[in-house]
Amino acid sequence: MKKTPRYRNYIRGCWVDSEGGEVFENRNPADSRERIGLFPQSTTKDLEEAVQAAQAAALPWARTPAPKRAELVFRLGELLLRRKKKFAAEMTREMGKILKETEGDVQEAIDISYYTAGEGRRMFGQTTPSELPNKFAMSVRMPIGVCGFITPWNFPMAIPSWKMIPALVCGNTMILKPATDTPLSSVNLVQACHEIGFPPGVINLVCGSGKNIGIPMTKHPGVKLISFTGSTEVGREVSRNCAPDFRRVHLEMGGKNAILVMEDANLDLAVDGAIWGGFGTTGQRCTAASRVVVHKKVYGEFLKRFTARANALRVGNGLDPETEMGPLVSESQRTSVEQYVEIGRGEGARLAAGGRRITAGALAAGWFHQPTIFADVHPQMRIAQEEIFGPVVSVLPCKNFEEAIEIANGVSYGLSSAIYTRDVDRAFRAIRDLATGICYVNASTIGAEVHLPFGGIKQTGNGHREAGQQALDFFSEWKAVYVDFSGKLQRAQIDNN
Ligand code: UN1
Repeated sequence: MKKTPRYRNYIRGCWVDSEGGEVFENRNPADSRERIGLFPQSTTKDLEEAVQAAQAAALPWARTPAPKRAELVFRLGELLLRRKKKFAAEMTREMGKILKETEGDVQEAIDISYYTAGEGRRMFGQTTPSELPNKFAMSVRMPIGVCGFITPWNFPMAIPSWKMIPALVCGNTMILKPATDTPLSSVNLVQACHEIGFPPGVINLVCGSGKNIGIPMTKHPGVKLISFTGSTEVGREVSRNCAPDFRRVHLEMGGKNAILVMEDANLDLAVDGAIWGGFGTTGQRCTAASRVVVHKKVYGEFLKRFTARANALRVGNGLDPETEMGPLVSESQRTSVEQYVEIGRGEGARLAAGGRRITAGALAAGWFHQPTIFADVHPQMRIAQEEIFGPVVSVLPCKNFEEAIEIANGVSYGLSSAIYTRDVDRAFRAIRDLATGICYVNASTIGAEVHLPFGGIKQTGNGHREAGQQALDFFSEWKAVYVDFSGKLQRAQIDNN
């Protein structure tokens, strides 16, 4: 039998075992008999080591000119491009999503590297006139220090890179705590950084549980900033942990995103969007289209086409190029999906497609579940309110545009939304009225690009955004600078009349 590879933490520029020597295993969700690797089950001692390493590296890295920091990031993008196929295949094996999507995941890391590398020579501040003569005023960005990142399993390379890359270009050092279901992609990303030659201590990776590493990191006074992507429940705890000493925290949490299909929509296009948004990544995206709100005039026709397409989806191992939808990431994730299917049934929603785990043939050893559609869903049902994070879509009828907006906004989350219509006035009204951080017209709820701000409102986020220009604001502290060259005391607000 092939020996299971053993991976390590990355601290101070070296690959090291956990001080306790404990490990946890990672298995292939498409075939749980296959072990991907053994990873360190780290302890707070390992975390402490990583914090010290990141602290020691902070000043020299902050003093390294930003264009030089960014050059390393650019070269990282080039290396990721060369390794894209390999990293994507390993990601499919550890996470389950299909190869095209894991290639897209690596591509997001490449995109953010190239995009943010350019920022090394921008990172614009402002110069602005002073109210006093012979005085110069400007604002500059300063690094914050040691950053701690807690990342999810659904985008195992993209999401760590959204956090790491802008943080590094802004001059911060960092510790990454990846999800226990997908540590290999983080090891791959950090290995690429190692080969590029980031100075020791700038980047640190500590694998382990949320309880032993993630949560203690959010309480650690040496970690000046936390960026967390995960559930609203854990996000609340992270926020609380950062509150007592006012450490900066970014939270990216759940979603219950809706596609609105109006009576004038191109129905085939809308069905394409609902299939891609609902069942892409097996529905395991914060941006997933887990609700489709359809105008009553086209409701029957839409449902017919949507269910036919869902039933025809090829479910299987993501490594097979024919596969269109992979497994859930873990047994517990599949159990949670099954529970929601039961809840939907109990609430009186009509099961229009799927509804069961798949246990046939080669798929028996994986965490597969049928693409599932509930029809005639009422907006207040739990399946229409709660994030399921699986291949379950609720279809809700509506009588007009206003009601569609009301349904779309009637949830506690606010990440992404979409409208299918050919009426330009209505499209712009939707852009204005949909209460989400991301909004699409005639496209599905998924597919954000790295140079635009990513994040949501209400219980999805806490007011910050990832990626885009906005990431620079989160990962740097503003300093306002006044230079008085008048040679005398000039008092602002007093000597300016
Ligand atoms: C997520 O689901 O947490 O817009 C991130 C998208 C992807 C990122 C999703 N680019 O769907």
